Amino acid sequence: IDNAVAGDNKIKLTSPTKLPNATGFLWNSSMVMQVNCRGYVNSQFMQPEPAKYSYAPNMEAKSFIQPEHSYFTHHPGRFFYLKDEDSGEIISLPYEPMRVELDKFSFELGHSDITWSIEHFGLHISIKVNLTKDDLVECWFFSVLNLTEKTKNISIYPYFTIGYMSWMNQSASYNETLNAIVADSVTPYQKVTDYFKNKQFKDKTFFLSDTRPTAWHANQKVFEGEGGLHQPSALQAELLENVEARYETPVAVMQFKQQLLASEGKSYQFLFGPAKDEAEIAIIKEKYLGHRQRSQTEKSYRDYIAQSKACLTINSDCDNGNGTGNNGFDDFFNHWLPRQMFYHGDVNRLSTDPQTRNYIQDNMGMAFIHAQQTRKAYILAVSQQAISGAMPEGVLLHQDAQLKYINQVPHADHGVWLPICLSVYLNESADVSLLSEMIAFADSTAEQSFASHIELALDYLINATDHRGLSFIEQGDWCDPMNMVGYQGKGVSAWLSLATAYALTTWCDLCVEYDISISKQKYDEYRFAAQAINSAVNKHLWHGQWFARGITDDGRVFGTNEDKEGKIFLNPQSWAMLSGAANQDQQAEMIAAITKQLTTPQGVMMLAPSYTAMVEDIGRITQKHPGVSENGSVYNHAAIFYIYALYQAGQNNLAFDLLSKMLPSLENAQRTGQLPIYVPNYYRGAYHQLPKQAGRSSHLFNTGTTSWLYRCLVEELCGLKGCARGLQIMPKLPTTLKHLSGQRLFRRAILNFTIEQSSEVTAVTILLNEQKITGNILTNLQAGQHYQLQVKVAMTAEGTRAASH
Ligand code: CEZ
Repeated sequence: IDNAVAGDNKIKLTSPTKLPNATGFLWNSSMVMQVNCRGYVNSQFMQPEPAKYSYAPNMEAKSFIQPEHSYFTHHPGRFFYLKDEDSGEIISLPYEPMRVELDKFSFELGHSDITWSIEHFGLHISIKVNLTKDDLVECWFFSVLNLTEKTKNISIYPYFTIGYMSWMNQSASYNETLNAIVADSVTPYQKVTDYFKNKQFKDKTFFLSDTRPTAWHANQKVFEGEGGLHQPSALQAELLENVEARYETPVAVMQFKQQLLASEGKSYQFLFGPAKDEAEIAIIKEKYLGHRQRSQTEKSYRDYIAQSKACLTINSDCDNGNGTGNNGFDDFFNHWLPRQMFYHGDVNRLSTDPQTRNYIQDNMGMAFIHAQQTRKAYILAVSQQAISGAMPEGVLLHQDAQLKYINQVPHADHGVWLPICLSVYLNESADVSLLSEMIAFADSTAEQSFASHIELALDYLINATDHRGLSFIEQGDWCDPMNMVGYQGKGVSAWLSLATAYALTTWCDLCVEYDISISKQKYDEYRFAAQAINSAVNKHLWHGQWFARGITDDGRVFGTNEDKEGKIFLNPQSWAMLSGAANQDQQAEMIAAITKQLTTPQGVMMLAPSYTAMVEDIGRITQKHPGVSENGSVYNHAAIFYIYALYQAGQNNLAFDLLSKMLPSLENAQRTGQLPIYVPNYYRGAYHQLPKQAGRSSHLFNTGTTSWLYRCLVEELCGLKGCARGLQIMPKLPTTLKHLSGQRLFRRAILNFTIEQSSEVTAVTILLNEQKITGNILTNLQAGQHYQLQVKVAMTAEGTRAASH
């Protein structure tokens, strides 16, 4: 796309219409806002459950952040109408709701702020928003500069959506003392017990200004009048009429009448957010309004986001054929992906009961940033395990938190994630002391070691199998909406069986690698169980060229060539490669089938063909729109499992090709519709069924992909992977990437490295501070020390073809 550029650690979009759904996001420990290039904003805060302070115009159902969020005229937003008082012309900024074509437009996503830089009417306008480190407030800065030689008379009207707050009680007015529009509401409820809980709620929304407005408006309907948001009636008058809202939809509008001499500039500061009462608003005002406060806030928020710095910086000559180009590729891995990973690990997608599998995987990513946090999270997760070994559906992060929505549905996979993800924690930290931490259970105060908790989880999984030795799926596994395969208690999952085998093997491998004490009997039992599962899967689920997805309650094997839809699923193939169930020949056949049936320009789809009608022995997944989410999108979480598996199988070229396809870039932005600042949870699939929509991004930045993608970068592509003895060097460069350099932080040692493919070597050769190293493990690296690491690897043969589509 021509209208997007990267530079100064920013991604800029110079048109509001080319990627109308493009967004950036900002967050802190208690709130998150997704900001659209045209001025729409989707935000929520925690009290401690997700709540709103800027609502849609109708009653909203509360749910998780959804994919492909749709924007509409009255969608919550932060807009600025601007009137040229000399000509009477009106525009709105940054673009909505009036949609007037602007002389210059630039939407700029930085790591810790989002800005627009606009020119129109001979004015330069800059609009900027950032958050604070911990508080519930959006900090806005609006500045306008007269670019002409003439005096200009203008009116600026910030229009901040408050929206439909409550059917019980809502109102808004201007508060003189605070110099703020303050809206008031009562969160609707019916049970008397809720009264006592809700008493603490922040039911007010405030819009504070550092400048006294000439006039104001707080009544949405009256403000817009017959003109609508495109031509609000209230703007026709010289001055707003200071209208309040009394059980009417509130809005925050102020008017600032301003004369600007030639080259004169003027700026305004606004604060917007939820509060419990006026006293709280006054505190926020004290804390954040003012020049000094603003620069301090910007700095501390910048410092907070900067904590997302992870253990690797790369410098590649990477033109990976996807056209991500050098800068985009490095920039994404050096900044944007760690930022997204930190969001997942630090605030857990702003949920108080993250799904256990998400919590564990998201915290796997945190091991690359701040391993102490991973440790804490893993301890918390096992402290909520049942003494039976069953892991909970979700991890409760707050005293009053409850399992909600999807966490009230029984999924059978939660036990597999800890042993699998633990390896990254151990690789990064070598902290084996975690294994002997003594921890109680959700339903028992008897403490057992962390290692015993893992073994209880594994025992539980081994027992949750049928007469064939396959794992029961209950109402879902990793795939949430696969809820009717086994709801009668008999259906089994190929993926979960394989994941169980892989978890068992991983645990045994970790015990060996890190010298974790495990009884000989247990160890043998686990190795044996893993093999038994692998053979059971082979016996019952290998169907010609690939593994089926499962067997339903009624004994129907599905996910085979005999199905009309849902013939082939990605997950069982990837995990058969990981678990060792697939031999070389099978792997080759599976890869060929995947390449043929699942590959698209954005990566591999998670199943094909997508279902077009409900299948009652599979479930809700088949009711999702074809190509959307689990129903055959390029579901990146599933795609990254496959990529990870390909790396284990030494398929370096194919793995890299698919990894590149997954990355958002400026080049593929036109297709995906998003800017390259996060990896989305999916790109539309159903590539052969609905080619026109294929490739569109979900615009959803919540995804388990992040930690695995980063893991692939660190441990596989760069091959700078921790092990018990130190840092193991085993890069897996694709043929096209001849050279890579960068910096790896490892157990607090700092290694500046170069990796190159060389025809002079046949195996990895290593120079550390110019000394030749025997073998491929760097032992004795000292915390705080700097090292020069030079790695040569043999040329990667073209051999494995890149995936075609
Ligand atoms: O949520 C994710 C889950 O958070 O779907 C993944 C699963 O592994 C993650 O734990 C695959 O199923 O309920 C639904 O149908 C939703 O589609 C969720 O399954 C899905 C959404 O994409 C939310 O991010």
